[in-house]
Amino acid sequence: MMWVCGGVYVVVSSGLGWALWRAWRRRGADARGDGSVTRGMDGRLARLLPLAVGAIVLGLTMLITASFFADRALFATRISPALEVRVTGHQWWWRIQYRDPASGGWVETANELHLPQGQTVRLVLGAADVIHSFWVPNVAGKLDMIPGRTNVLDVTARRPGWFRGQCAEFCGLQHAHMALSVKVEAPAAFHSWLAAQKGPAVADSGRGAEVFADACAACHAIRGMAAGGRAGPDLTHVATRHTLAAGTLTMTRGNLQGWIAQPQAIKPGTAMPAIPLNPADADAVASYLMALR
Ligand code: HEC
Ligand SMILES: [Cu+2]
Repeated sequence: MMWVCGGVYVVVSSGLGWALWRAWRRRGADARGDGSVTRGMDGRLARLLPLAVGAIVLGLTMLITASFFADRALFATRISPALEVRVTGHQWWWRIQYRDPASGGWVETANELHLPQGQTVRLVLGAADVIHSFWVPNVAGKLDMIPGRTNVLDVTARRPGWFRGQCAEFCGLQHAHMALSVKVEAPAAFHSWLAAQKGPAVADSGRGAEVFADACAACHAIRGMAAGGRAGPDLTHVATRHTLAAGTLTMTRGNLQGWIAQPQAIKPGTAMPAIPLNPADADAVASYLMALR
């Protein structure tokens, strides 16, 4: 592609330069009253036109054919990924599920994607409600997440660090508050992180747990508790995350308590309702969540 297009570029630029030079020479000749100097070329050039059109059609056909086969070859030689991760877009947060290499089961978390540096990870992208788009410009290209379909994106993150992702397909009121934090770390660190995420919550069973079971468990799962809904993010290790509500707030005790008290003020339209809790219960449930590491 580069050599063909480079060659075409050189030919077209030289043709343009030559035409400008002829026009300049002709203007000089006309001024001297001697128009026959260059006009003789015009007929011969016109006869070359079908040849040029033919070359363009042939060239484009060859490039399209080559591109088609190169594409197929690329898909055929997909290397087998070290890890499979399902990422599902929701209005307006990300469900993230790791295929546990040991057991084959799924380890669920939300809004923060960890990747082992230098290893190929297969991201299986889907959407629960409307079209979203997975986009972490420093790690991979962009790919849409479409309800009822799965799109596959193989990524190999080369540089360690934190990177910001963002939903890149307008998906409703809080589309702008649908960010994704991505952490790329050494494989050993990644695997110990995954092992910790896999474990059940280290939760105490005080008043906070009771409030959670009453007011929150219909939508949120905390593995290790009796029951848990799936309408909202898995909170089993919520306090290990660095942000809240898909990058909207940084994870602090104050922000967590603010979010629980007034989710609709922070992210108007979010699927989490404001649940009236008395101050002691609000405090207890926040302490309970802050201990989920
Ligand atoms: C009707 C379902 C529903 C109920 C009930 C509910 N939530 Fe949520 N919650 C959600 C949804 C949906 C989100 C994601 C919102 C977003 O980011 O737009 C969420 C987000 C959160 C988050 C942020 C998680 C993250 O990974 O950033 C926390 C913390 C949270 N809820 C705590 C609670 C607590 C505590 C209660 C009970 C007092 C509760 N929720 C009740 C649906 C619910
Ligand atoms: Cu969006």
